Amino acid sequence: MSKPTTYRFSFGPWNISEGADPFGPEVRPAFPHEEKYALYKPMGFDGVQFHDDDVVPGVDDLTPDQIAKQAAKVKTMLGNQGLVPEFVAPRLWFAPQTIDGGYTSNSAKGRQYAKDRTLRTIDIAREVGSKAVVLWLAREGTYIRESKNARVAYERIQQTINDMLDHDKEIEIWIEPKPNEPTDMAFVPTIGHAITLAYASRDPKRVKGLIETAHALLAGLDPADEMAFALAHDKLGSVHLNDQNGLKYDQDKNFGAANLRVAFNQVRVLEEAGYGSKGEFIGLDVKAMRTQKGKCVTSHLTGSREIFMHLVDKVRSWDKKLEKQFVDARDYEALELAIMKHLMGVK
Ligand code: XUL
Ligand code: MN
Repeated sequence: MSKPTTYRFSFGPWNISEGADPFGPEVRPAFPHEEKYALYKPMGFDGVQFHDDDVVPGVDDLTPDQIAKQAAKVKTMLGNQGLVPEFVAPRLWFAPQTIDGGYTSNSAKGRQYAKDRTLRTIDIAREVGSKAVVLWLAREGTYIRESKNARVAYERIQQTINDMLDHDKEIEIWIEPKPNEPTDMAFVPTIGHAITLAYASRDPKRVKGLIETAHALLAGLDPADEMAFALAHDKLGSVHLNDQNGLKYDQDKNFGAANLRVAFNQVRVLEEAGYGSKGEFIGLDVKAMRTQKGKCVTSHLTGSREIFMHLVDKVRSWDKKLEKQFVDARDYEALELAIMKHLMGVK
C-alpha cells in the first residue's frame, strides 16, 4: 500500500464574496484581498486561485512594467503568509470587448483583445510564481447557435491554445469545462471536449483539465466519472469541488451538501488514483449563502473542507474486501445497501 495522500486545499478570493446576486446588491462589507490572504493558513488552506485582475486590478490600463511590479508585490504577500499561487485565469467575461465572447467573438478586434489579455495572464502567472493558467471559457458560446460558426469557433479555441503554448514554454493550460451560463450553449461543455483539444494541441503534455462538480452536473454527467476520465489520461490539473441541486443556475453549493453519495464517489476516484500526491490541490469553488451574516464569511469554505476530510475517512474505512465479494457475486443490491449503511454510519 502506498502512503495515504496528505491533501492540500485552495480557493480563490472571489469565494469570500459580499453576497450580490442578479437580483440584489451586496449584503456584507467588502474585505480586501490582502486581508484575505492572512485567513488562508489558519483555515487549513495553502493555495490561492486567482483571476488575472485579482493579482493586478485594472490590468487593461497598465503597462507591462506596472503589471510586473504589482504581480511581484502579490508574490511577496503570498510568500509572507507561506501560500502558493495555484493558477491564474484570465477574466474574459467582463470587458465590453468580450460581450459576445473572446476567442470565438465574431469581431476580429474582440478576438485580438482576448488573445492579448490571455498572453498577459500567462506573464502574470509566471511573475506571481505559478505555472498554470485556467481557461474557463465563459462567453465562448452562443445564445442562438446560428450566431456563430461552431466549427470555426473550435478552430479558434484550438489556435489560442497553441498561441499560449508558444508564448511560454513552461506554462500549463487547465481547461475548466462548463455547458452553459452565462451563454445558453457553451463550447467545450465537458472534459472529453477539453482533453480532445489537449491532444490536438502543439504540446499535449501541457494541456489538462480542471473539473468542477457543479459544471459536470449541469451537463447531466457524473463528476466522479468526469474526473476518472481525466485521471485515466493523466490530465487532471485541478478540481473545483462544490455541489449543485439539480439543473438550475450554477449554485456552487458546499461540497456534498446536495448529494453526499456523489461527493463520496468523487473523493473515492481521487483517492484511488493518488490525486494530490504530485502536489495537485483540492480546489474549492463554493459560494457563501447570501443570508449569512458577518464582515467576512468563511464557514462555507471550512465546512466544505471538513466534509471532504470526513469523506476521505469514509473512503479509507470502506471495506474493500466486502466490495470485492459483492462485485464477484454480481450482487449490486447488497453492495448498494452496504455503501449506504457505511455513509450513514450504521452497522
Ligand atoms: C465559473 C467558475 C469560475 C472559474 C474560474 O462558473 O467556476 O469561477 O472557476 O474562472
Ligand atoms: Mn470553477
